[in-house]
Amino acid sequence: MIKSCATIALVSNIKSGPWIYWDDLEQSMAHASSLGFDAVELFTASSNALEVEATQLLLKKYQLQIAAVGTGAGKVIHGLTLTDSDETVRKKAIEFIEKMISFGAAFKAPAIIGSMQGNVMPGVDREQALEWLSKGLSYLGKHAASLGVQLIYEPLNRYETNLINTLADGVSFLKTHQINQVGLLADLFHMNMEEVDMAASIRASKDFLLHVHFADSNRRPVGNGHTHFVEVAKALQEINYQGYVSAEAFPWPTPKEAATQTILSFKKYFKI
Ligand code: LER
Ligand code: MN
Repeated sequence: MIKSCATIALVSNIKSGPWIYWDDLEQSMAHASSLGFDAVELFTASSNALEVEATQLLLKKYQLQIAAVGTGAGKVIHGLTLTDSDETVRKKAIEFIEKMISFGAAFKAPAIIGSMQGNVMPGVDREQALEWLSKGLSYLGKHAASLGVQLIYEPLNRYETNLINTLADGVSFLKTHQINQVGLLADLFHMNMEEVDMAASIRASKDFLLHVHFADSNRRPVGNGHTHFVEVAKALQEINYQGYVSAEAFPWPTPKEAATQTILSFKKYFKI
């Protein structure tokens, strides 16, 4: 069964971005729960931003799971990426993600590597950057597996990374570098820009697909843009996708309305 999820941003110095709920964990969980979401996806400043036991109690109280934890704060707050030309920065990026993986594992939740992948920086050879990314992902994938959780790598659109922009390139990268303990995230916003045929790309990457970011063409909640979700939903159902469809979309026009719109769209397209 495909499961619904809404994102919660809990990084106090980030004031805008594609997250549905903001700042207050319990209020966000209460609202998501009241709408019938299965899970929440967390974007925190660090691996120790939340107290694990208190968070577990909230999850129980509101009957929610944590679908995934984002690692992007490592870049946004600390400027860390897996492909920085400075070895010290790359090491710190790995340490940051490693701790985020352990944090997620306390909730059996996978971590997502999106913006922490970085870019081929000026003066760096592309092959070299891909090698750094490969080494980082391999190491972190093993760490995740040792804790019994998955690790999710996210191709991003060309304005956010020049490394890997499509699911097909993601699949081929993981295969070529034999990165066996990492899967892929299909972010429907990025895909709307980069893929020739979103549904075909989903079908072609079916063995790697672990998570979906659910947003419309303009990154508003699904139903507020022009992406053809009937085809996308059909493809996910055809490949028997069993993971989360997680709303990583702007809180437009408000967080509560964005959450409501998302759950309506989720029910409409997945007939759940
Ligand atoms: C960034 O655009 C994004 O989609 C995130 O999920 C990755 O950090
Ligand atoms: Mn995303």
